[in-house]
Amino acid sequence: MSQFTENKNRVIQKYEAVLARKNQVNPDFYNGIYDRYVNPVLTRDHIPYFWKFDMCEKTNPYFMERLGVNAVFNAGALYRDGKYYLVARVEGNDRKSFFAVAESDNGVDGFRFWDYPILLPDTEKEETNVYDMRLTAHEDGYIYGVFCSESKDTSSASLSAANAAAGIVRTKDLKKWERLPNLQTKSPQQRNVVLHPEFIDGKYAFFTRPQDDFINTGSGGGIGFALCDDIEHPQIGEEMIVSRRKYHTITEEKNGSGAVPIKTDKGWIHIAHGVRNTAAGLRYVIYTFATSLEKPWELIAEPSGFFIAPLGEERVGDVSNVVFTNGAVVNEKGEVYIYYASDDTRLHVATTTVDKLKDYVFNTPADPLRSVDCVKQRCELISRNLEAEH
Ligand code: M1P
Repeated sequence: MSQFTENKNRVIQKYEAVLARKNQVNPDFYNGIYDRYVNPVLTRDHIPYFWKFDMCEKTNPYFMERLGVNAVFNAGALYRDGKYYLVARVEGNDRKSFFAVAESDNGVDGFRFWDYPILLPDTEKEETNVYDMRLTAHEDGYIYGVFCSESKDTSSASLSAANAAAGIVRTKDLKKWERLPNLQTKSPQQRNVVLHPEFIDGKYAFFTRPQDDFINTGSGGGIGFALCDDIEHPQIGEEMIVSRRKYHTITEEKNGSGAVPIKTDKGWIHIAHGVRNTAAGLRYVIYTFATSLEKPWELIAEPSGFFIAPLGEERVGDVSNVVFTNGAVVNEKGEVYIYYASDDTRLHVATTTVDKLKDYVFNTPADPLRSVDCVKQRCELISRNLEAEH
């Protein structure tokens, strides 16, 4: 057997073994709120070998990777007709990200990428990179993908200076994508923009993240909300702040919308991310809040602290100490699948139910914002528990 054939067989076997691997709930983790799983749902090992290798012995006798893939992470999610779809962020060894659809029958394992990644219509000629698509099944009948469209900031002397804007595409089948113009906003930069699934007063509505700078949000006060008259010429005016960044909390440095809000009888549940700064760099965690059904820009609950934080092996990767979500789905049984990435490296799932999420979001106390009040809050819980035992 030639070296080419031997290596090719080895690569194909490993790929099929990764895809066939069954996932299971992590027995070592319990918080009563959600389950974690033993294996990630998508990694770079899930990338089809024919995306990376030249499969022709004549042109690739050593069976070398020609176009490597570094990471698979931050994915938009959709549940439709009994199937779970992810539009993942795939990052090549060249640092450029692109989108690709992976599909599974059960949402926790067996995710297989479709044969080709998504080739977006090339309408934004300055755009260098695209990432973090949120998939909104809108009541207008389209599935929208809102993502970060990044281009070089040519007005700056710094080679790293960049501009972030919200790119918008729409589709009916995740196969044919129509690109709309990037969202025009008053804020100089935008990332983590999410389209609300329903019309508000007959208008499209976006959750936004106004920011002054590519990395720092600056004067941006938190997760914003704004209406848009015409999705084909998308523009928003003033952004109202929905979930505000606060001093000495998990959102002090910045925060951003994550999954498309989940509608419940008590309000819209949002699963977002918060960032604080530490001596070891930024720490990204996932938190939740709820907004009113009638006025989805009005905050009605915000549990204290994080919902998901990096744990164990999730703590180490290309950008360590990060968990990030931009996709969650609910199936007809009311089960919730939250897709979250760790460290800009791989993608995991956490599962819960709408009932548990509601209980968590509406019955977990809010952050009292001062140590002394946090101790009082905890002592009240302790005394209730100890009194109940006697
Ligand atoms: O590297 C962590 C995350 O950083 C960014 O999030 P934010 O805009 O809140 O800083 C995003 O680029 C995201 O893709 C990335 O996971």
